[in-house]
Amino acid sequence: MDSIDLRTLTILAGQRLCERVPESRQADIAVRYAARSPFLIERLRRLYGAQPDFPGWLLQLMDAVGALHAQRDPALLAQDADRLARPDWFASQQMLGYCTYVDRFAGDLQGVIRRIPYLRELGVTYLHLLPFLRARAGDNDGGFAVASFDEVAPHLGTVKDLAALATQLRANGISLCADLVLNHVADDHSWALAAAAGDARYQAYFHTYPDRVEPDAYEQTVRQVFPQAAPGNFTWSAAMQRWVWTTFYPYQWDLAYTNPAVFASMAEAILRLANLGVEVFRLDSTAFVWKRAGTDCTNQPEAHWILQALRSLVDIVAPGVLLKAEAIVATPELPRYFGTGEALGHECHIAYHSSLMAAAWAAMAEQSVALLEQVIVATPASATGTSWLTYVRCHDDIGWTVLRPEVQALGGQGDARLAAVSAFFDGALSSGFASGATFQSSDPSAVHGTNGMAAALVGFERAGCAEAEQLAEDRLALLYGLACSFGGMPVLYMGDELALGNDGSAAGLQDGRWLQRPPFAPLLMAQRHQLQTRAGRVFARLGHLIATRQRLPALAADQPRSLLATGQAAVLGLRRGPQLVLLFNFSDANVGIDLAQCTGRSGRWRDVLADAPANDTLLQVAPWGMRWLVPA
Ligand code: OTU
Repeated sequence: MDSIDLRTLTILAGQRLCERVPESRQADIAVRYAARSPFLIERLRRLYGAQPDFPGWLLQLMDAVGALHAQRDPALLAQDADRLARPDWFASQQMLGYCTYVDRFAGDLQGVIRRIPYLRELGVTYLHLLPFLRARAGDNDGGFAVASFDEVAPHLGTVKDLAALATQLRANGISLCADLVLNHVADDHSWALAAAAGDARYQAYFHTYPDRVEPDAYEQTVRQVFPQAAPGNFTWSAAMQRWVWTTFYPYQWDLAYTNPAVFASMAEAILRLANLGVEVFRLDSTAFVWKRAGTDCTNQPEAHWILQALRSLVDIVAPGVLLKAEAIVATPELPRYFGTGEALGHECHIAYHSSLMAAAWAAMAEQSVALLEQVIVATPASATGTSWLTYVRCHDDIGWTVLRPEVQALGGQGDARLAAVSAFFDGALSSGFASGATFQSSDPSAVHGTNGMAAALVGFERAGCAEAEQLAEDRLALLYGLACSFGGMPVLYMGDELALGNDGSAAGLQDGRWLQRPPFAPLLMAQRHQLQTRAGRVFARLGHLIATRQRLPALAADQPRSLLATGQAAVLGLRRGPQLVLLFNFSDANVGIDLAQCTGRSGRWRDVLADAPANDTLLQVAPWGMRWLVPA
């Protein structure tokens, strides 16, 4: 089989796939295989072509993938067909995400089913539940140390509950998104246990070393994600008597994608979950999956080929499924996660825009939109079939270092500018409005991330009077206003819609990110229609933003976007679609904008958020305010 040529192999692999699929579906699969296989097989050849018996491995993979397709539920097949007919379905301005922990939000998976009416009330069409698969016993990085891809965490429910939830969500027009941790598994995942027990087949699933020679060499160029809580990138396994690569916590063992068996195992894990009704995979830590000596071991070309191969498989056997890149990397690296050049549209459908998120917070600290404008300039237009994930907060810290290229472009002094932004949000350090906390603060010279719920960072916790309360609300609306209008799918982080604050009980925990993982407050939820309460006012405010967005097709992810020169350092101006104009004032001062000069159009305007005419020659934008304008 060794000397087989690629064309013959492609044909044989396709036959193997189709043989596994019921006859009635073979024609469809064959068409999709014909379209995607040149790319798929070429990528797999690049990655694994030099391995012994590559052809045999490939045929086995197609066999497994075909068998999984054969098990796919008719309702999911119908959804696949529907989405194939509308490949840009997730780019619409109707898409709204919500991200939460299962236990905090609703106790368990069945509890989430009971919360569907609440999600519908918000207009949610996509629900990202933070890790719910069975995680490591003991510490598990909030579930990101996965012990089994095929079991639900017992305290959250069963696989049956998961399938039932997915079905109920689907019936309500909500796509279920699950974390799929690509880079590592827990040290008590069966692969790691087998490796530790001396099984050579599973030792080959990980990067292990007999001594410190290679680890020390890698440490020269690899950065640390958790310098304080988990220093170093390698952990000694006493059982194996070897060092294991552990980028994150010592109990999260990095997978060795140099081994084709790892690729196949992960691809199959994804497709099994897809068969349970998971529609979107948040591919956690995508940037880290390929290591190369002498580099920082992120964003390597092979990491992209792995994603492209996964995408091709999904496109063939589960085309209704979306892949979402969680690559918290600098702006210039981000577009590659959608695929570029010949790979455009062959990688992830969605990618987190972490620079946009961080830059919006930085604008708030600096009362200047300079960094934000740099990020936007560096963000290419979204190609059809791709969309940014826009957000304000998530379960992790706000990482400021992604903004280094933008700081440099503005001639900034090293990391000092970002360190100042970070300090601004630290409630203990700052005289401003924020009550956040600095993450991983042991090294005083480093730029640290910021922890805290959005409500705390915009000033609700420190607001002592009605006026400060109003400003905090305006700041929160401003940030969500940008996330809702930039072009992408905005995702609400749990409780932001109710101004849920920091988790006070998290103080002193070794991992400071628990500050933004508070239990969901049923009391706040009960207040959501009472405008005399903070929760009620914020719920109404964000609800209005979401409803307005839904009515504006110019806000769809694939509509054009350009920067407008507002002539004001603190005011961001964006044009979306042919004629929607958006102004965001990131300052505590009232600012006047010459609309005719800014837009090049001298006619009358209407503010669609305020639902009022906006005809002043010098349009006023209130402190932390925004205007969404259309020609009247
Ligand atoms: C992701 O994080 C998850 O979102 C984190 O919650 C996990 O701890 C981590 O992976 C390991 O599974 O860069 O691309 O706060 O932003 O670790 C992976 C730091 C990541 C996180 C970072 C992030």
